[in-house]
Formats: sequence, C-alpha cells, structure tokens
Amino acid sequence: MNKAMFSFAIAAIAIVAIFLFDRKVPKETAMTMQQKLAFIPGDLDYSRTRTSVDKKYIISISSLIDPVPLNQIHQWELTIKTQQGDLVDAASVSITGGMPMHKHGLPTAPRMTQDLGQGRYLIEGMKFSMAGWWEIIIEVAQGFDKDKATFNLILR
Ligand SMILES: [Cu+2]
Repeated sequence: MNKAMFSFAIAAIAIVAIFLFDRKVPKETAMTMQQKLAFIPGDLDYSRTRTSVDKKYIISISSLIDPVPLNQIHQWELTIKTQQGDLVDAASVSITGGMPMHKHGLPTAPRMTQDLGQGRYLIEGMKFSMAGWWEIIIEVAQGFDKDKATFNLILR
C-alpha cells in the first residue's frame, strides 16, 4: 500500500466514523419542549390517602365530581386523621398546587370553607385548566403544628 492509498483509507475511515457518530446524535437529543410539557413520571403515586411529610397526619382527598372535571369550578372534601387514627377537627387547611412540568400554579385560589366535623373539611374553588399532571398540596395546621401532603392527579 503506497502512502497516497494509506491516506485515502484513513480519510475514508474518518468520514465513515463521523457519519456514524452524526447519525447517533439526533437519537440522544433532549426531549422537545412539547414532550417535556406532556411528561409524566412513571413512578407517581396516585393515592388519594397519604401520610403527611412529617407523619403528623393521614390526609384523604376526594373530588365531589368524579371523574375530576376539566375547566369547571368544583368542590373537594378532605378527611384528616392523626397517625393514631383520631379524627382531626378545627384545623386550618390551605390548598396550593399546580403543574410541575409547566411551572404554574392552580388557576384559582381554592379555600377550605367548612369544617364539616368528624375530621372532614369542604374545599371550594378547585379548578384544573388543562390536561396533564397536576399536584395538589394540602397543608394542615393546628396552632404551630403544621404538616403537608402532596397528591398527584392526571387529567386527560
Ligand atoms: Cu399547565
């Protein structure tokens, strides 16, 4: 093999290598913006009863309209118990949330409007303005004792 042929062979290998490398790149590119916005982690917990972060409460939530409606103001009900199973009355409850992948909050400002007794509370003003993954964060306070739980909701 003379020098010219050798150089040509090296150049050909280099071109093939660059071509193969190039072809791989599109497969490895990050998600498109649209895929990102629609992304839902595979391991989400959809339980409607959850233990709060610091394990002070067991909180259950349910929409009074089932399935949860899109673009309609509706009510939810909560039940709050202690870890020992005692019903928690006269607590303060606040509701926040939003869409983690869209970095926006709830479109309304839902509020707990009635302590129904027996550990139950009414939440009014819930609304979800688009399909996808929503978080509902319930914070419960009794005096200085505060704790919260996050619930996941998928709307289609
Ligand atoms: Cu959104």
